[in-house]
Amino acid sequence: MAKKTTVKDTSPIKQDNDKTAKLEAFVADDRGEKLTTNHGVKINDDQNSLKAGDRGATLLEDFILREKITHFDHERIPERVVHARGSGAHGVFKVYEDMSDITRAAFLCDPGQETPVFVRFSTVAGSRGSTDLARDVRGFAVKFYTQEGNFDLVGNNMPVFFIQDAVKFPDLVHAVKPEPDNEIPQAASAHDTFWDFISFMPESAHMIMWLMSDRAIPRSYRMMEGFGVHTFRLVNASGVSSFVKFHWKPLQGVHSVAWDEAQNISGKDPDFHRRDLWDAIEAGAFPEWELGVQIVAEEDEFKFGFDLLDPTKIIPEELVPVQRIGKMTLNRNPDNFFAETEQVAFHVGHVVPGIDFTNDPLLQGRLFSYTDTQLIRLGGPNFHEIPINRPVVPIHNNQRDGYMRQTINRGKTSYGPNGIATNDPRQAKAAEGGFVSYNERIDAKKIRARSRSFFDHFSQARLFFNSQSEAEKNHLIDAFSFELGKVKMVDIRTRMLGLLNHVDKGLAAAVAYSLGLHVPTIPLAELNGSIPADADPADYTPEQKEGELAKSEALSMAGTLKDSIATRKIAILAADGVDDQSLSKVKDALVAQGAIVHIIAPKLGTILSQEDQQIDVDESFLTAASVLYDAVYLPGGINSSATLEAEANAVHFLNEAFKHCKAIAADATAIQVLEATYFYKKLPDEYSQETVLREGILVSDDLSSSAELFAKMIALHRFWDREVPRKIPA
Ligand code: HDD
Repeated sequence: MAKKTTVKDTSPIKQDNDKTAKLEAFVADDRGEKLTTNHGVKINDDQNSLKAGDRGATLLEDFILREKITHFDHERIPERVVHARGSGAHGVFKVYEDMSDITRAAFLCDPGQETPVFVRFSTVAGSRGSTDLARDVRGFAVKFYTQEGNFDLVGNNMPVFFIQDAVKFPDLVHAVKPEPDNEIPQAASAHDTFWDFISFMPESAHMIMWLMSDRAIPRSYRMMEGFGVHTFRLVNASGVSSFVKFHWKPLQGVHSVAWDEAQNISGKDPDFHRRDLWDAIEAGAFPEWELGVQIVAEEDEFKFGFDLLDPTKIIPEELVPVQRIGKMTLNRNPDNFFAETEQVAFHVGHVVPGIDFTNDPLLQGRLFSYTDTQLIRLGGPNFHEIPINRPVVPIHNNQRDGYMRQTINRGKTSYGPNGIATNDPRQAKAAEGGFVSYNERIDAKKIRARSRSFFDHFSQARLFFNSQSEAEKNHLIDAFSFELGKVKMVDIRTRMLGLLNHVDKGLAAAVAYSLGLHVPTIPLAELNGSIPADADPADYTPEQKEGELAKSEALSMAGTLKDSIATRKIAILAADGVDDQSLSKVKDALVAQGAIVHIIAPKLGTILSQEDQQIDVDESFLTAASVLYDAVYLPGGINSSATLEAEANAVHFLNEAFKHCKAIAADATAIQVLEATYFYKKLPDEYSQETVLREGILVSDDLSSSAELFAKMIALHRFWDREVPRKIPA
């Protein structure tokens, strides 16, 4: 255990909880200290190795050099086989009301209890250094440090999965990862092997609709939903079990960027999501989610048109509403990325009394995989002793030894039953908090097979498509066209069209048009490439079903919360001669609502307003880009406008902001800058509140009084209707 030293806070906000207080014991702070070896010897010269003469050979005796180089040589650990790139944060969770009627999990029964959490968000396919804005699923893993041990909710930002059985997981991951001969492409599913695999896996149909939707390119980790995906069980103190689906509902709304924007951000700031999460927490704008549950009584297991154990299905919220039962707030950044975010080890099998598993075959396989992967990733069986992984409650058992063991277990016994230590540590009765597995009755033959109740692959994929807004549907069509367009082998594209045709004929036809292909007719019986050698293919033929609903509001992002501009990034484009009033009044009004406002000018340093005021510049047109902002404002000032009109980067900034459907506001005296943009001719004729909130463009001769309206525009996030027709030069 590292020596405990006093840690002075460097960040403005450090929220403490039970877990972070325990982490303090492991924190080391070097400020004001002397340099030492790992064994505590003070070092006098860290600039020169020990040599025979000042030009001589280096001596093997130099234990300081050897120790430093050796440690450095061993600094890297294997990255996660999936979800390698991620960002973490500490926080707390509190349940709103006592849930003891459905679960005995203590942290869900006591509204007075604050449970520390550590959350890691991630992309799936890319390696540790890849871009945040890849089109991908996002991991959403939460470790609750409860008073009954750790509970890990290891979910994603999409509520379903590609495959139904864990035995196919290595195939899926091999297909999506860079191709093995040339390791191309990084962090992308737009390549032959991924779509080759998917085209033979009709069970993926629902998931690929989510993956091709804007959910796969979030604006921020803070603006994503989270889902436990599988059906789990909640069990109350009387042993009564209910099925449950877990949800995280962000109080910041669910927002995404445009695909062209995502690709640009990947170059301009590959750490966009990591930075966004970090900055928001440092600024005290703590992201919040409500924990939602959909509860299904045990006796209702078979009342749906799909199987609750099938991880490619949601329970539509119209059939079972999501009850919001508590709130999670992320309020503290980690002190050290490696020690916390990299070494945190999640496992779906980490449950506490009152939470249990179902027989979902994907979940069952995951129950094996997570501990297994930590053994190689973190180097041995004692990874639970790494500070970030320790529960806040003590550990007592007869497990011993292994690489890097930290605990010093006292006494002679490491077995049970024993008499020498009066049989300690003892088992706990259920009433004392002992975990008792749900006594599910199982009476079955041992068999490798898939239930016929798992073969409705298209009705929920179609439900998802039909529930999207017009703009979201267009984005889906564009995403399929892009991804399949990157596939080199034409027969893979064609097979995918045949598969999509079973989801929605219009979708398949639109994608086929982009690809310059015809939609083939592939009979249901020929769709599935995932059939055991001796099976009757009829047992593996997908079913074409209508589904229970035509539309589900919750599946679209169109109706999400749009009530705040807190933490939204606004660019103010300005140059010397800017009208001070028109700049500062709007800036102050936006900052007052929690927005982050940057002044962007032709060069760094300061600009001089027309009133001779010096104004600090945050970014230049070289260091900033419109894709890193949510909205743009052009203040007035004749000289400033003349400079910006002639500054190609400023005009490009505006063109891109328009292309990506962002809110744009301008002082009427800056109209000449807008005249230089390609969208000038598309500006509305008048700027009534209604037009402005529809078009997202505001030109006003008194923006200080219109700042409120501009804020409303920004809160609306995007004006996707501007995309019709969608081809815009920028
Ligand atoms: Fe997984 C990591 C989520 C299926 C095997 N998974 C991992 C992480 C998340 C998920 C969020 C990153 C955790 C972190 O931040 O450290 N995985 C899911 C979801 C799934 C899913 C929501 C389907 C519903 N996973 C899945 C299957 C298997 C795995 C079917 C294997 C049979 N997952 C792993 C893993 C990883 C992992 C290999 C890699 C790193 C790690 O566990 O710690 O064990």
